[in-house]
Amino acid sequence: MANTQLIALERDERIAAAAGRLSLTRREFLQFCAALATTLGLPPGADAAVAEAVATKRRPSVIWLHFQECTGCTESLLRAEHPTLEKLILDVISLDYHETLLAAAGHQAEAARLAAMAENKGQYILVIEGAIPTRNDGIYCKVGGKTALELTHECAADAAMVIAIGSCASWGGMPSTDPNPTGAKGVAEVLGKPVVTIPGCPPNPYNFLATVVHLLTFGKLPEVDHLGRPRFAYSRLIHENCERRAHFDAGRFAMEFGDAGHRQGYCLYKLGCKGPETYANCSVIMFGDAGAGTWPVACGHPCIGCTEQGVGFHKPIHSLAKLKSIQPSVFLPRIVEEQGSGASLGAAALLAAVAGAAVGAGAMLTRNLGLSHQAEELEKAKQNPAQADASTEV
Ligand code: FSX
Ligand code: SF4
Ligand code: F3S
Repeated sequence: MANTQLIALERDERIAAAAGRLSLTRREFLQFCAALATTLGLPPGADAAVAEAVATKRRPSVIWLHFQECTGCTESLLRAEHPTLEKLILDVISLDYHETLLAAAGHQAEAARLAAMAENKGQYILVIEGAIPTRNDGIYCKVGGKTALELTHECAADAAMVIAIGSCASWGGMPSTDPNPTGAKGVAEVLGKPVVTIPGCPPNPYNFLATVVHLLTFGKLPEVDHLGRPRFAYSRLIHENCERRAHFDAGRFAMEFGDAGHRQGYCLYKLGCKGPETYANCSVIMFGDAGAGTWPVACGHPCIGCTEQGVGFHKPIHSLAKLKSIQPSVFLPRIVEEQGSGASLGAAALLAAVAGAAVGAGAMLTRNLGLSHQAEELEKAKQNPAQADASTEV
C-alpha cells in the first residue's frame, strides 16, 4: 500500500476513534468540527485540520481555579445543550484540577493541584473562574489556607498560558460592582500582564472550546482584541446579528415588559437593551444547540452587556421594584409563537415541552420574585397543556 494511502487510513482510524469516544458517527464528528472551524472564522478546508487536531493531539493539562463567582461558568460548560459539547471539552483537555468537579476534598485536593502543576510544569493551561478580592490582602476568598491572590500568582508562575473565563475573572464582573467591598479585580489586573479573556456571565462554553481547539490545531491561541477577548467571538456587536434588528430599524419597540410590542417580539432597546454597545457572538451561535430562542434577547430579555466591562452590572437596567412587577410568562413570547407555528416539532410534543418549560421557568422565577398566583396558573398549565397555550398566548 502506498505511503499516502496508509497515512489516510491511519487518519480515518483516529477520526473514527474520536467519534466513537464522543458517541458520534464519523459524519456527525466531522460536521461538528466544521462548525467549530466556521466559528473560528477559518478558511474553507480548515475543518479537516480541526478534526485531525481534535482526534489526535495530546490533551493539554488544565488547572481550573474558582474564586469570587457563582460557578455559572462551569455550570454553562457542563449543562451545554449540545449532547457532545461538554464531552468534547472534557475530551480535548485533561482537566487535572477543578474544585467543583474534583472527587477529592481538603488536603487531598490541594495535593492533587500541586501534583498536577509539578507534572505539567510550564505546560499547563491555567483557567481562572471568578474575581480576585484584593482589599485587606485578599482575605475575603481563601482556598486551602491561601488567598485567591496568592493562588493566582502561584499557579500562574509555571503556566504555559492563562485564560480568564467569565466576566468576573476577566475584569471583576459582578463582585466588583460598586461599592466593591472586597476590592475584586480581574486576573490581568492582578497579574499585571495580559491574559486571554472569555467574558460573559456566564460565557458561552462554545467559545472556550473553540479557543482550546485553536490552540490544539495551530499551537497558538487565537488572535485577541485589546481586552484579551478572542476576535472570532467578540468582534461583532450583538445588535448586528440580532433577530429583532428589523424591528429596531423600523422603529418598533417594546415599551414595557409584557406589552403588545414585547409579546410580538419587537426590539428591546427601550427596555434597556445593550446590544448596540456589546461585542459578543450570542446572537449568532446562541447558547447550546437547542435551536433558536436560547439567548437572552430571544427569550424576551434585553441584553445587559455582560461581556463588556463598564456596561453589564455596572449600569443596571431594571430596579428591583421593576423586576418584582414582571410576570414569568412575559419572558416566553417567542417560545409561544413557535408553539403556535409547530414548525419543526410535532404539535403535541411541542405543547408538552412548552408547558414543562413554562412550569420550570415559572417555578424558578416564582421562588425568586414571590409570584405565587402565577405559579398556580403555570401549575394548571402543566395539568392541561392546551391551557398553557391560552394562558401564555399573546
Ligand atoms: Fe457566575 Fe462565572 Fe457570572 Fe462570574 O460566570 S455566571 S458570576 S461571570 O465567574 O460563575
Ligand atoms: Fe439591537 Fe437589542 Fe434591539 Fe436586538 S433587541 S435589535 S440587540 S437593541
Ligand atoms: Fe450577555 Fe448580552 Fe449575550 S447579556 S449573554 S452579552 S446577549
